[in-house]
Order: sequence, then C-alpha cells, then structure tokens
Amino acid sequence: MNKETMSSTTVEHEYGADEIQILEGLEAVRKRPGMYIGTTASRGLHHLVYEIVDNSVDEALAGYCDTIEVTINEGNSVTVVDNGRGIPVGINHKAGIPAVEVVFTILHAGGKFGGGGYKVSGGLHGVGASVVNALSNWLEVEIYQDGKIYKQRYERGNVCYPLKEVGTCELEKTGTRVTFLPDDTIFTETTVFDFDVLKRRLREMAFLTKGLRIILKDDRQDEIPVDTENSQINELLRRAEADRMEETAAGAALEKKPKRAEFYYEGGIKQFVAYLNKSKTPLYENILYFEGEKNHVYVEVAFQHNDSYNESVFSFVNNINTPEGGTHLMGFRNAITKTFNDYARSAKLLKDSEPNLSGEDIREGLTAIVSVKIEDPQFEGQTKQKLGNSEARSAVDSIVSEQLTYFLEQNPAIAKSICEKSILAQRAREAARKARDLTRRKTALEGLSLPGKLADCSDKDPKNCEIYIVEGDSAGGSAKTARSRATQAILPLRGKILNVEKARLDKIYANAEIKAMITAFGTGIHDDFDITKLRYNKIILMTDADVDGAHISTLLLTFIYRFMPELIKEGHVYLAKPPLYKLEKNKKIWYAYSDDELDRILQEVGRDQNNKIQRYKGLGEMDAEQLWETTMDPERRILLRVNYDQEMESELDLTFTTLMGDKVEPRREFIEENAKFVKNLDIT
Ligand code: TTJ
Repeated sequence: MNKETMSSTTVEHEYGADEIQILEGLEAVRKRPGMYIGTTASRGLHHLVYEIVDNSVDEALAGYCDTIEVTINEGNSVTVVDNGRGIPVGINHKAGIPAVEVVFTILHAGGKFGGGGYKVSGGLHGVGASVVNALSNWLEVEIYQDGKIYKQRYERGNVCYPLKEVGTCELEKTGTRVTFLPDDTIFTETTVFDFDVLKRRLREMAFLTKGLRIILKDDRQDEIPVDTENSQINELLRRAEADRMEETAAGAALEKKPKRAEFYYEGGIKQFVAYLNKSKTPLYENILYFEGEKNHVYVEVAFQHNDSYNESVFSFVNNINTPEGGTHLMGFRNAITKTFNDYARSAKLLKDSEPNLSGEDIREGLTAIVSVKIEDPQFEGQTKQKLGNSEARSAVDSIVSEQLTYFLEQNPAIAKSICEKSILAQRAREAARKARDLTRRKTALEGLSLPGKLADCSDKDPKNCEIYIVEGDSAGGSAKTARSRATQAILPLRGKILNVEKARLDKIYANAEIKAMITAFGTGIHDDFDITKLRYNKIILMTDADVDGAHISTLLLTFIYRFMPELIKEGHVYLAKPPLYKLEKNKKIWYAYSDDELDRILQEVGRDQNNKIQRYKGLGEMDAEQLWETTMDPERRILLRVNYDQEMESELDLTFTTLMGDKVEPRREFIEENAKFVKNLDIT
C-alpha cells in the first residue's frame, strides 16, 4: 500500500471523475435492486450474505483459506470473516484507487483479481460485493495483511474515508472481515435474517467445497416475551403446549433456537450424498465418488442407490444449484446409462434378447450430486438456469464413464445389486405402462369418469373452483354439508394414503385414493401432465391439526410433489388451517388459530373463570356449520399456500404463505406470516 497516495486521497479531490462513474454504477443498483439480486424480499436479503461469502469460498478454492465465519449480529447486521490472503490493498492502476475499494464500489468488479483456480462468480446472479455495498445502509471492510490492519467504511455505497491503517496484527494473521447492514429502505419487506435459511445454504456450500470449515453464529438476543402477570393464561398455554408436544412431537418449534452451526466435510459431496440418504436404506455401503478435470472443466460426482423408487439427483455449477440441469447433468445421465448397460450385458445379467435398461431404470432410488466448476458458465433456457456449455457434457461423460467402468469391474457385488434393481425397475415400468395404456384407452372410449366419492361442484369454470381433499369419511360428510356447492368440491380420503416414496409405479397406479385424486384433478401426471386440464384453481388439503393430520398432509404433498410438482410451483396447492381453540363466553363464540391468538382474545374478553375453552382435536369435533365458519368460508378461513423453494431443492423444503379470508380481520396480525413445513420424505 502506498502511504503517499493514501494520505493525499480525499473524497472531494482524487475521487472526482472516478466517483461520478462509481456513483452512477451503484446508484443503478439502488434504483433497480431486483435486476441485481432478483428480489428485495427475504430471499434477496439472504442473497447479500451469499454474495459476500462467495468471495471467501473463491479464496478457499484457490487454496488459501480454510475457515469462514458468518455472524448475525444484534440489529441484523452480518459479519463475514475468512482467513484468506485478504483483499489486495494496493492501488489498482486502472482505477487509481486501492483494489479493495474497486471491489466494493465498482459494479462487476468481482473476479478481476483472481489468483488462479476457478473463479466461482458466486450467488444467483454473480454480481459481487459492490452490489451488497450499494444495498447496505453501511458496510465496513477490514483486511489483515503484512502485520497491518486496514479499514474502510461505506454508506449506501459511498466511501466514508480513504482506506486507512487502523492497527497492527501478527504477521501470520491474514484475512478479510466484512460487516454490513442491509438498507431497510430497499428491503422493505424484512431485514431480519433467518438463521435456518443461512444455515441450509452454508451447509450446502460446505458440502460442495471439501475441507472448508464454515461457521454460522447468531448473536441476537431471543425475543421471547416474558409475561409474569397472567399466570392463568400462561398455565393454560403451558398445558396446551405440553399437550401438543406429546401428541404431535411438534416440540421442535418450542426448542430454543440453535445459535451456532459448524460445517466441515472432508469428503465434500460424498458426505452430501450420505446426508441425503441418511434416513433411507442404502443398497450398498460405498458412496461412489469420481473426480477429474477435462477441457478446463473440473468434475466431481458422488452417488449411492437406496431401496426407494425415486431419483434424487442434484446438479451444481460453481456451487450454484441448477434445478433445470443442463449439459453437465446430460453427461452424467448418458455415462451411467451406457456404462451400466455395457456392464449388465458383459456380465450376462441382461440377456441378449432383453431390451436395454433405460436411464430411468438405472436412476431408480439413485441419490447423486453432480458438481462442476467451469470458468465461463453459459446459462440457457427460459429462466437461464440450464447449463449450456458443451464441454461440460463431454467432461462429465468421459470422467464418469471411465472411472465407473473401472469401479464396476473392481466391485462386482455392488455392480450386480444395482443392475438387478434396475432390471426390476424395468419390469415394473413395463407393467405400469401397460396399466396406463389401458386406462388411457378406457378414458378415450368412455370419457373421463370421475371418482364416485367425489362431490363435485356445479360451476364448470376451473378458475372459480376449488377441491377440498378431506381426511376421513366423517369429516368428509360434514364438509359436503358445509360447502358452497357451486364452487367447492369435496373428495374424502380414507385413512392413510399410500406413501409414494415407498412404492413402485405399478402399485401406485393401482391405489384407489391416488387414482381418485388423479382423475379429479384432471391434469394427468408426469409426462402426461397438462396444467390446462386442471379442474380446480385451488387444491386444498384439509386434515386434523394433530400428528396424524400432519402425516397425511405430508403424504399428500409428497404425492403431488413427485407426480405433479407444477401444481405446487404454480401455487395451486393449499393447506386449510382449522382452529385450535374455541372460546365461549356469555353465549358468544371465538375461534383461535394459534396460542398467541387465544391469548389476545382472552386479553380482550377478560380472563374469567367461566370462560369455556375447548381445544379441537380433529375436524370431526366440529359440526358442518362450525366447519364452514372456521375453515371453509372463503371470507373467513385461513389458507396456507404451499411454496416450493427451487434453490434449496436438495433440502426438499416446502414453505407456507398465510392467506387470510377476503375480510381482513384483526386476527391477521396474530398469525405467523410464514410457516415452514419441513418435508420429511421418510415418514412411514
Ligand atoms: C485475490 O487474489 C490476490 C490475493 O487476494 C485474493 C482475494 O481477494 N482474497 C479474498 C477476498 N479473500 N477473501 C476475500 C473477500 C472476503 C470477504 C468476506 C468479502 C470480499 C468481498 C472478499
């Protein structure tokens, strides 16, 4: 660092001409933040952290950093610290200012200082630190280098003072520390970081970068209101909570939030596969892992089959999830299809007279991670999420083919078990195809015949229509009485529905409840899926507010997610939210949908001894009129829309957005805006 330049640099003078350019650049980011981070809602807020962390991950990939620490501070600023070489502090000759200042104040300046290795232009849009700076109320950077500590501060992207030395440190200590506070005039929806959201993404980053330690800390105080006055209501709430813990094991929500998480995976994506298969039964012990580099594409693949029937293959480019796949995924699929067929033929597991195994057969029960690092990724397709580089296809294909062929030769027992599973899958697929062709021919001949149990609505315009999938015949009966016949259809389901994770296609197609839903929805499934044929705008799952109800919802969501995921992605799937409590006083009735709301109501009406509080255990405890008032009347009900987070698809998380009745009631504020439903696909 050139001292002279530093001391003669002032905001008014040396920054003159450059400053205008710089300000224009960052001003554009503040004017149109969505263009740079996609959204200014919660997701965009969290992207700020990833953008910063990506820089440290780059340093780790270059081999100079092995620990990154992320802290959510009191007041919702975030600090990211790494032990890399530290952002260069010397003058960047092109810009005439310290390189670190270029990084934070010039748009798209990230990646210009790469010291070899793969530059992972990070985050969703790869726009870097200057965008975070532009969208922060303030940002401070500290660099530990050559025994000195350098510091600079920015406010809304503007330099507060030239980079300065603020102290000394041990010579060996190097690294970068960045703290920023997101601008609440930009992130108007929320500026509160969600520990779990950051945790999931940081875990993914750690899986994808073997040997890198990532630590996440939450230094915020807990905001649990302490209420000492109202012992009566507290006692009731305690009892209700104890009750619920017992019967629903929903205790997780009541546990103290974890304040620290640490991720370190020496085996990288190999451990990612182990993590994804944690609650499954693997077909064999080994996790296959192949690694190599070809045509400047660095390829890593890990996989293991489990005894389920679903494919869970996740692909990444430069540590970014590619839910729509692309050339890297095609290379992987092609390689395993070809290699397993070759092996099955040469080992005589597949007779000459038998047809080839399809890719689908081989991928039945396959959990895999395909991760490539590439210097100049090209994204294609409507959403620009599909990798287009053809060299990625050939690199993955040849590395996997070569190493897998060798592995299968060395491990005949594993090779045989995979081939045998694939052959069973092939037969089931053939049986399922025949069954499906039969139903197709039938429907073509006889027209669509709706399931007998369905009480359909009279309105024929799907836009106005909704279908309630109701647990149990008795609740189904009440719902049929309660409904608004014109627009609400009712389909009662009996008992627990089939877990599609644990059944082959032929068995799934034979299941009565599943057939009933498929015909009622009208869209068909998988390749036949056609959303224009959807018969209802809203598909509403209505189950008891207990552990069995939650289980049934999970099974239903699993079915929809696996067979018609578009319904979730397009926002057609909802959960009804029945009330938890009914409160009666002087012949008046209140319903509470949460413990907080019950508390509020009690505060309003007074906590007298004669309050009658009933805790609903199931839909069956309500008569038709109550069911209508509380759960089905579009004016008054609460619906949770099921959302699907594409970016974190390896976690299979479904989140819910609360939708209130058209009539805006005071209860709105009581209800949690976002509930999270962690979909445990291994529920039995
Ligand atoms: C680049 O090549 C020359 C030596 O320094 C390399 C570098 O910039 N390393 C680096 C940057 N390590 N960590 C960062 C970094 C860390 C944070 C938290 C934020 C930003 C923008 C960069």
